[in-house]
This record gives sequence, C-alpha cells and structure tokens, in this order.
Amino acid sequence: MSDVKALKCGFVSIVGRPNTGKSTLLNQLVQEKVAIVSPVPQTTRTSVRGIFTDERGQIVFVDTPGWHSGRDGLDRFMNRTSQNSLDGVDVVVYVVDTSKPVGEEEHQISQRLKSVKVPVVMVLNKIDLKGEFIHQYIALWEEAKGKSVDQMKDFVMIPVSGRDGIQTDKLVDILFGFLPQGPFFYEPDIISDTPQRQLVGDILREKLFLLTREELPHSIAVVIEEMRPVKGKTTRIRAVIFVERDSQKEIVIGAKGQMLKKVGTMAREELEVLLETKVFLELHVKAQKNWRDDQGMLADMGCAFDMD
Ligand SMILES: Nc1nc2c(ncn2[C@@H]2O[C@H](COP(=O)(O)OP(=O)(O)OP(=O)(O)O)[C@@H](O)[C@H]2O)c(=O)[nH]1
Ligand SMILES: [Mg+2]
Repeated sequence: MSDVKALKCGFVSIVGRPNTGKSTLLNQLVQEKVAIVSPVPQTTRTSVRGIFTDERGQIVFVDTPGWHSGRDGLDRFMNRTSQNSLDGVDVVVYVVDTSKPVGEEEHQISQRLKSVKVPVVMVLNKIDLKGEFIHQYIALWEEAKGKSVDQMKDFVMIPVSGRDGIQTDKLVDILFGFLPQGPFFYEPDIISDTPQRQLVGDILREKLFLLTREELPHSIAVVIEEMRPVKGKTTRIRAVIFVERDSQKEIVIGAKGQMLKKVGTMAREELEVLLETKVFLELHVKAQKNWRDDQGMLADMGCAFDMD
C-alpha cells in the first residue's frame, strides 16, 4: 500500500428519490452485491454501507432509503435515515433518474440538499436510457441554488449508468478529488459491514419484491427469527414474512404454495453462495395489521429510531 499520509479517505452519502438506482450504483462501485435492488420504489429501508478501497484511499459509501412523501412509522424512519446520512459525510452523491421527468418529490429533495455544507455531486443516472430529461434536473438544481451551474463552487454533474458501469470509474475519480487525507476506516478487504441477519432478511424481501406485483411489496416485511449452523455444513434459517392482511397472505403463499416455494428457491440459491454453506430455509407467513406503525416490529427489522 502506498504512503499512508497520502491516502484519501472519507464518507460519501448516496441520496435521491426512490427507484433512481442508488443501490445498483453502490453495488457497481464496490463490485459486489451489498444492497438489494428491485424495480419497486422504496426497496432500501435501512442505510447500507459499501466500502471501496484502492491505492488512492478508501471511500465509505452510505446507500440510503429513497426520500418519499409517506408518513407512517416506517416512512418516517426511512426518510430520517436519509436525512441523517447527510451529517458528517464529506460528499453527497445525489442520484437522479434521467429517464423520468422531475416530479414533486424531486423539488423537495433539491430544497433539502441545497444547503448542505459539503460538495454535492449530481449523478445523472440511467444514461443507457438516453437521458431525455437531463436538462430538467440541471434546471431544478439551478432553481434550488438560485444561480447557474457554472457559478457553483463544489458542484459537479456526471452522466452515469450504474447498471452498465458507464462512467462509474470517472465518478470515483471525482469523489477522491473531494476527500480529505486520512487513515482507513475499515480494513482494506472489507466491502460491507451489514450484519448477516439483516442481509439475509433483505435478500428474502428482494425476492418477494421481484415476484409479487403492485402495492404488495409495501406491505411486506421479513424478520429472521433464527439463524444457526447445523453440523457445520448447513445454516438453518427460520424467517417470518409479515403482510398486513389475510388476502395478502394468500398471494404470498400462492396457489398450492407455489409462490412461497419460488421465493424460497430463489433466496436459497443466493444465500448458499453468500453463506458458503447449504441452507435450510423455513418460511412462515403472518398477517399483522399496521406493522408499519408498530415500533416493536420495526425494531426487529432494524428500522427503529434511537430517540423520540
Ligand atoms: N436502465 C437502467 N436501469 C437501472 C439503472 N440503475 C438501476 N436501474 C434499475 O432501476 C430500478 C431501481 O434500482 P435500485 O438500485 O433498487 O434503486 P434505488 O434508488 O436503490 O431504489 P430505492 O431503494 O427504492 O430508493 C431497478 O429495476 C434497477 O435495475 C441504470 O443505470 N440503467
Ligand atoms: Mg435502494
């Protein structure tokens, strides 16, 4: 490793509205799946760290839940998590989806971000889809700041495709340019610090999001009740899938249990690679009304407030 004094190390928060590709970008940047991804908005519910290290230094990326307008307990936790991620970071990466027009949520986000004290990098994402609305996002930022982009200090825009890795190396170069000198925060071979139980629950939730449609994903939560090695070669996992209504329970289970079986098979394949053991997966489905406002349940899922 090069001279420690010359290393650049810092924290970079990745924020934006739901579904703009924040988690996909994080996975691309650290070259590993550390955050789950789905076509459904509000996939990410807790902040997830992904750590990039090379001879230049270390970037600790903090992926966050997409900012949205919902108001129940989980929504408030998610939005506050994103808001808190702005504290103490060295750079904010603001990810926008250039294949979609600017919407109301985007106006609120740009208002929140306009006064952050650290450099903001606007990632004009999904450029593989041709970036039809790029100009709207530039105008949005100019409106929020009250001046044109070329008059802005510490503001950079970069078109990127997180999915295809277009210009993501360039983004890393830009970020290193903003980071202070300092020592590593993590050992160089660490890519994520997400607790394994949380990742296992998230992987199950990702499969449920991919296989169920429409509004159902917002009603789904996964709690890992048990996870332990059996005879060294197998991991036994018991998970409870919570939904809000009995009718949703039927959808998750599916005719003759087909849906649940599919979810289990897809999740098990990925979990066996992650845990490097065989996996025995026991899934239960329970209906619990209003779990999104139940502080105890939210705490079990790692979605609890520390205060108030
Ligand atoms: N075409 C294209 N699709 C992308 C790109 N990045 C992400 N996607 C897709 O956009 C959808 C959302 O991606 P996520 O990474 O889950 O988005 P997110 O911003 O983390 O979403 P939340 O966690 O809900 O806030 C998925 O279907 C991705 O495959 C990209 O660069 N190009
Ligand atoms: Mg996400």
